[in-house]
Amino acid sequence: MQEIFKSIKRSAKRIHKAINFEDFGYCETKNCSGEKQLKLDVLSDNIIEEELSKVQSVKVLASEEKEKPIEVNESGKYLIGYDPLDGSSLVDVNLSVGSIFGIYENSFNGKDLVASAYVVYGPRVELVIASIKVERYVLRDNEFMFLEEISLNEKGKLNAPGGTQKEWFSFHKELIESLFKEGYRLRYSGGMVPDLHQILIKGGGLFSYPGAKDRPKGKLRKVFEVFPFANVFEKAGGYAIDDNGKRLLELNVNDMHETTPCFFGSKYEIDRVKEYYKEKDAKRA
Ligand code: AHM
Ligand code: MG
Repeated sequence: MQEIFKSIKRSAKRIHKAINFEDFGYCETKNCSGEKQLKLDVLSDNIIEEELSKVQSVKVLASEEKEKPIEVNESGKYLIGYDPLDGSSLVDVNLSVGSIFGIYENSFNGKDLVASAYVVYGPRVELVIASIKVERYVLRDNEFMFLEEISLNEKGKLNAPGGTQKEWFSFHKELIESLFKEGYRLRYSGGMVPDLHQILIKGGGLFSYPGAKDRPKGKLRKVFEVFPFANVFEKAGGYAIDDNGKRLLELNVNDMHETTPCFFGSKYEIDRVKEYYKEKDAKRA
């Protein structure tokens, strides 16, 4: 596993350089979710594939930018699902973006995720590894230095509501409004990595990407985005559930690019989600 983290660190340094110096225009191609790809999406994907395939314990790599997983070492033990450059549409406006990694054994189902990590490319480059604990590192003099252990409080102050408001179901709108009425403050950049990182570092809050009328299954992908962050939140003492109140890490995967509604937060906010989502199917009808 340590070799995997080393290789993630090497990838992060290379991607950081690419974001700073390479062309950030679009390619002619689209990815398998039908989204336009930036040259940086493809470059970041290639960097991670090159670095992780050198690690003997890695058997399979699955990228958000590729339709199917690829086998890199027949005798390897781990399967890695990654989003090479999440939130890449924010690169042109110079907001923070990230890379997300889920390390799995046997399958890409939530219960088989054994560790996860993410990198934030912001004013600083930071790396968070969730293995036994959740550890935060910062890139200084080309090395990742340990900063602190991350743990969530029981209640936070931030509200990061994803999705198109016009398409929200009324119970979701009521949930979000109830938090604002309690004094929660809006913090949403449109980049999952910095938005969730902010909640983790500031001690708590709610990040939601709900199922809505236009997208009943939400937008965020289980394997590359949702499961890795669910592990980070749980290991930091928080919670990560779907719209049925089920732990995200108990969900299975039928399709590599499958999405799910998702809620990440501390105890207080996740209890509010459960309250407002009770009998949601009847409320939706
Ligand atoms: P991407 O993987 O194509 O970058 O999409 C994922 C991003 C997340 O970072 C973010 O939470 C979400 O899309 C934002 O979506 P929206 O623009 O609907 O708010
Ligand atoms: Mg993504």
